[in-house]
Amino acid sequence: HFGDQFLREVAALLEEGKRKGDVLARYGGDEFVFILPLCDLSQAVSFAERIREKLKEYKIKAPDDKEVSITSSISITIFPDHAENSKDLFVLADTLLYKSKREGIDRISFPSTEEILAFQKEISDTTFLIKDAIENRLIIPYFQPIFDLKNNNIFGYEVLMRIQTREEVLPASKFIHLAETLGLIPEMDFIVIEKALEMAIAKNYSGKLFFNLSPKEIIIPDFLSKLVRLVDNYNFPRNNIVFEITERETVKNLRILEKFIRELQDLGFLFCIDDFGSGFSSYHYIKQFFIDIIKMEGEFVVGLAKKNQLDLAIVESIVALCKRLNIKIIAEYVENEEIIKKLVDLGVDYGQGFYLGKPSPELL
Ligand code: G
Ligand code: G
Ligand code: MN
Repeated sequence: HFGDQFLREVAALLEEGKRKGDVLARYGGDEFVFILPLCDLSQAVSFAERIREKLKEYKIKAPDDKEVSITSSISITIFPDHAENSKDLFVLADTLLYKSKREGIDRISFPSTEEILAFQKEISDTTFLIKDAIENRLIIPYFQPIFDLKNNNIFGYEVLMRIQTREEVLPASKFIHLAETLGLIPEMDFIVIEKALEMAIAKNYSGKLFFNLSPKEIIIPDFLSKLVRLVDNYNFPRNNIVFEITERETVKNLRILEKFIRELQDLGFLFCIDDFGSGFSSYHYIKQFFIDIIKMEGEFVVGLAKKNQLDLAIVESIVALCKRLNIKIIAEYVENEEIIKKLVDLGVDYGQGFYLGKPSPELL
């Protein structure tokens, strides 16, 4: 709702400044793309500054009547100075935006000459790497064990994507975001799922496998049917396959997510919310969907060892809620023995983390 109001105000801003611009698209519920024709960098920066100031003026009322203010992150890229084609221009803008979000609030970023060169190189190198990895099936699964804390048995494994280059094994964090932006993540996920299932069958593994899905791919219309066809090629029971979607970058279209989860579960798969508690819709998810399992955001878990009372209170409330609703809980970032003790005391079912087991290329 805020989005539409915001877009109207931006349109008014453009009108006021007599600058004709197009609101190209809502890139997600809270991401917007503006195209400003015939606009140089300094004009674009002053426009961005005005948008930022406009946003600072907004106050949204929370249910308790407190005023909540809004922050923004903005990135600017210019054609043809910063990229030769629209695709690269968008990837650069997206990557920059990601960077300014990491750097703090209310940042406006545009690339310096060195940055453009470095970015272009990094993006084109990583793009090449991803495409090459898809073509030559260099995408491989790593497995991180998830333990039943009551009896120390392995409950399942989370499958984590890696790219095997000649020199090293690249973690997902190095390429996932770009792969999503390029729309290549479904192909990559299919390769990882296929390889992991192959290994599971070969090893007679009969526990659970957790696969990550990206919010951006589940909105692709025939994604689910392709996924099912792929899985059905292997004789691995559907109810031992759990799909996780992170709450961190909330899926903007909750209705599509709801449909996706319901169809998944109707087909016999399980569904898990990843990084539970990190987003803003945790309770909404729990209320709206029949979630089988949640993975509790690692930050709260780490806080337990530091005796952080707030983290303790949050974990306690998540446990109480999930017990009541019969949702299983996996604690992430279990990094030492003390945390395990605490989790067992609190009644958390499962744990995953470096202390219990690091991601490894071997299953079992
Ligand atoms: O393993 P690493 O810490 O680099 O993972 C970073 C993030 O990348 C994870 O939090 C996870 O959400 C995402 N990720 C890891 N493996 C996969 C995968 O196979 N598919 C998708 N879509 N995301 C993954
Ligand atoms: O967002 P997601 O839960 O999919 O991220 C999983 C990633 O978290 C894994 O790729 C792994 O590298 C990382 N991870 C797993 N266990 C631990 C841990 O105990 N501590 C920290 N800091 N990271 C972990
Ligand atoms: Mn995960």
